Amino acid sequence: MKLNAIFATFFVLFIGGLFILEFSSHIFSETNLVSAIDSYNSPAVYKDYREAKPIVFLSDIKINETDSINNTVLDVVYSDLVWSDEFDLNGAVNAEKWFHQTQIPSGGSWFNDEEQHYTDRLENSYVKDGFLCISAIKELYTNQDITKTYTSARLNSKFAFTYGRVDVRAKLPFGAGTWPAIWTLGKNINEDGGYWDNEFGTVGWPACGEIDIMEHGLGALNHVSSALHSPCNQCFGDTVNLKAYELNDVANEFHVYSMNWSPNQITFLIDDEIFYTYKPEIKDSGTWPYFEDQYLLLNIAMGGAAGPIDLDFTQSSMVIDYVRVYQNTK
Ligand SMILES: [Ca+2]
Repeated sequence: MKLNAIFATFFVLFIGGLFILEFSSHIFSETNLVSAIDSYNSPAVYKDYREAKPIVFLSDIKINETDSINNTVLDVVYSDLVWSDEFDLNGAVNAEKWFHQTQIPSGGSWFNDEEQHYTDRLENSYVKDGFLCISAIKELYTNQDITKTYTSARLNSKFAFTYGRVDVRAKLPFGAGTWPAIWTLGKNINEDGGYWDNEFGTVGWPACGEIDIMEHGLGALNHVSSALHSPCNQCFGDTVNLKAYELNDVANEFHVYSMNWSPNQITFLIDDEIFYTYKPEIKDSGTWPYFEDQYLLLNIAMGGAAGPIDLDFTQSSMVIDYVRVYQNTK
């Protein structure tokens, strides 16, 4: 229903000798004034003149979803925990929350000339004493008729969301050539073997959008970065939307890596300090596929864009204390 006029305050309106009120899904009869007593953040009264008899109804504009998406608050504060894993149960990764992506993409290699197999074995991902460990291991391993020299794990969250804040407290693996990442992909990505592919895989990468909350291994030691991949000119291949940040001893010290995804911008934070904001002037399919569901990925890739792997590498883990996703549900 289109709204033609807004009246500032609601009491009782008298139109053409009849009370005509509507509230939420309740249509109030012309002769029976029905109580609309409730809690309102921002009560507003609307009048729709298209009806033969104008209808007046009361609304709470703050709970209107369209208003929240078009709001002018750039950096929305999200405060309701909607999905998380604290990694409190020892043993295998919680299969209700995480999917092991192990199928090698067509061609027999993971992307970027990476050298690892991803497995669902306990050796490569497990929970112990409150922490998730994703472990990269140097070992000969054969799967899908292909033998590789390194194994690791790549988890997809079985939860996808649009807008919200993600906090991940983690420390990163040791060793040149390790490439740990905390990131998201659009659940509409057509990627065989991905958790969401069968149901939602309709577009290629990077049309699906990718948000890299944290990557390490693409620069110097302790040089972590955040980046966005979308189809805009030079947004992939020659990645332009990224920023790096220097930390101390990322393999031994925990940091909280976060992103705050608002309808009009995405901020990236480390230990609650914003260090990068992505806010393209023009938001279109090239720059802003970030208006529909993304899911989380946690993995360690080996080699490829992360460069040569240390010949002495044997095994190292990304250790994650928690993954928390906040939205506003009220
Ligand atoms: Ca924990």
